[in-house]
Formats: sequence, C-alpha cells, structure tokens
Amino acid sequence: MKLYSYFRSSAAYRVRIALNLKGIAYETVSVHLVKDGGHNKRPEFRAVNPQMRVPALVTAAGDVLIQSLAIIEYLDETHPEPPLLPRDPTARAKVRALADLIACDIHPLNNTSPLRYLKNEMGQPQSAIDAWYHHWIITGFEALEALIEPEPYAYGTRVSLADVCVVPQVANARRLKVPLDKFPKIVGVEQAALALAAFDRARPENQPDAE
Ligand SMILES: N[C@@H](CCC(=O)N[C@@H](CS)C(=O)NCC(=O)O)C(=O)O
Repeated sequence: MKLYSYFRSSAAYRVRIALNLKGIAYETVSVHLVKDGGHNKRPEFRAVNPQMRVPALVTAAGDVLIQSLAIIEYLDETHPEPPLLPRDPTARAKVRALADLIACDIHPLNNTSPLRYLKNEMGQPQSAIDAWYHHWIITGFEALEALIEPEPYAYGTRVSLADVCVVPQVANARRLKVPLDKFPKIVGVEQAALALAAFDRARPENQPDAE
C-alpha cells in the first residue's frame, strides 16, 4: 500500500498507527503541506485526492481511499486483527463517539486550511489564531477527559480507534503549547499507547519526511 502523508498531519498519523497495528507494510509518499503554499494544492496531488488533503491511501488493488476514519475502518474490515472497534454495538458506538469528538469536532477547526483562512482572508493576527486553536482543543479535551476512563487505553484494556485518534490530537496540542495539566486521563492514555511500538513508529519525528 502507499500512504500519502505529511509527518505533522494528525489525520495521516491516525492512519500510520492503524497500518502499524495491523502489521501492514506501506510506502510513504510525503506531501509537504506548508512549502510553496502547500504541495497538496499541486495538480498531481489534486488528481489523487480532489479534496487536496492527506491522508490518501492507495490500496493493494490500486483504489485510492481518503478520509482517515474511512481508511481505518477499511483496514479494520480487511485486516480484522487486532480489531479497532469492539464487537458489542454499545461499546462500538462509545468508541466511535470518542473518535468523532476528535476527528469531527476538534480537528477540523484547527486544520491548516481554516487557520490560513483566519489569517489571510479574515486578517486575524497570530495571537487571535493561537487563542482560537487553544480554545477548541481545550473545550474538546474537557469533554474527552470526562468521558474516558484509562484502563489504560481510552476505552478499556484493548487499543481501539479512540486511542488512534487521541494520540495524534495530543501531539498537535503539545506542538501548539496547549497546557495539558487539566487533562491527566488524556495524558495517561497517550502514554500507555505510545509505549506500544505501533504508535511509537507512527510518531511525526519517526517519519521519513520529519524536519
Ligand atoms: N477529515 C479528514 C481531514 C484531513 C485533513 O484535513 N488533513 C490535513 C492535515 S491533518 C490536510 O491535509 N490539510 C491541508 C489543508 O488544509 O490544506 C481526515 O480525517 O482525513
């Protein structure tokens, strides 16, 4: 498989973790999201993903899949071990809710495109953009902190899709210097997950395109 990725992309980080957990070998194709206004805007990448975002996964059959959660569910369905969603429907809904809280409600507000829009089209100073970023991470993390019960992972004793989303979002928060002292449970989940090789190998600093 081939993964269009960028070392700092938290959505690509989720897919890297899932590929590693499943033991799937893949080739990284780096798409620099910052240089020259973003190499993701180039026609050659637009031809891969019309949304011009990473990740995009080219499967062994040559299909191009986009959207990290759709890709991860595809990987979970085609490579069932270890499962990233529990079997019980209630537990599945709870794990998906933790993942969606991050992927649908925190991450889109703090992504490169909206931040650039705040700066360039809305004329906001960097201080306002930083305040926006911190605000949406902190309100999201307050809910997440109340919902998780590290045992030691975000949902029980097995790694799940929830951990796959938590770890990259915490990495983003750390990079943007969001204080995490109010979130001991989230940090506990991060630490338990990063102790696993599949998570550690997926870290931004361990990627071939790391800067
Ligand atoms: N919902 C998408 C989000 C993908 C996404 O926004 N990726 C970011 C990097 S984390 C990106 O490519 N941003 C480029 C841009 O916004 O121009 C997913 O989960 O895959």
